Amino acid sequence: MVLNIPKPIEQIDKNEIARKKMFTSLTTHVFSYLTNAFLARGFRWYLPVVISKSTDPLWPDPGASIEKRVEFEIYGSGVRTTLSMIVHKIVACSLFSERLFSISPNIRIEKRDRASTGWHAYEFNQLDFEIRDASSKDVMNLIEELFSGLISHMKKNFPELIRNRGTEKISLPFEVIDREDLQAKYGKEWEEILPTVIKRPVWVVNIPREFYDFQDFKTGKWDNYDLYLPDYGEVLSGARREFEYEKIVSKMERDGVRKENYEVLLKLAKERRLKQSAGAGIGIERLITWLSGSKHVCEVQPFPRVPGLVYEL
Ligand code: ASN
Repeated sequence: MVLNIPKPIEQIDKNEIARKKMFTSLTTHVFSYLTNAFLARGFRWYLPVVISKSTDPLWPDPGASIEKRVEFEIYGSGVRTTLSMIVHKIVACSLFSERLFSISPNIRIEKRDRASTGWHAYEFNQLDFEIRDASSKDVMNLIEELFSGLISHMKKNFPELIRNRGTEKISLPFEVIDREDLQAKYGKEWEEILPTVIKRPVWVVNIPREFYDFQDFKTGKWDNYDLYLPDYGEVLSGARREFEYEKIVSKMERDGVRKENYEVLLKLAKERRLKQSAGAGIGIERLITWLSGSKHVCEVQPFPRVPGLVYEL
């Protein structure tokens, strides 16, 4: 399906301005609910980091399609813009707070052909959280509780903002499907096909990904989980984390990840100061898109970040 590309604000009409206002109300209430839910459960709220020497390698994630990595020099040091808060949140969870979350801008210069997928933007926000000593099941249970709580809260208090009929079919627990089974059934395109065949949110587990997601070296299985929404796609990804130095190093070497970008993380792991944790990140604009029944993630952004198109604002 080819989607309409969200326009820059100087080209939108009265109706589209009214829609933007609706999206900002929805975003406000979603943030209010989710941040309160995390705070009520003892999480600490971390401010995001935008520029750093160390950020998510986003490699070798088969789903990632980065056209360009934003790298530059400040004060004589090479830095990058944040691809996700993963490195910082794992370190903060080990050293400072057992439970934490952050709402952080992620800058991912996606390939231009992703302009009309409806779920890519070159800049978006993740509500990223991490919990010390948690299992995958703990995180999945928490997410199910938050998602169903959010949907009931919104339907009760702001029904005019929730326009997706799929929200009526939420029932717990969400089904869990192994990625290997999806691949066997649908082939390489499983990620595109899955949202068209499910009626309710579904967990996909065991997805080959970056070094920080836990992998059982004996079975080769990954202890990670992505949440897929019907008629849309992935809205959250997370995992139990690697914390052992030897495993992290061997995965970095296997995947060709530059160890010199992760010196602090590796030092902490070597000193056994990296703690076991699990967490996830919610794509906020994707969640808003799904709840509102919109089709394009950039439409719900006040200032659209469409891959390949740079608007003035
Ligand atoms: N937020 C994700 C996680 O917690 C990482 C990512 O965005 N690549 O696993």
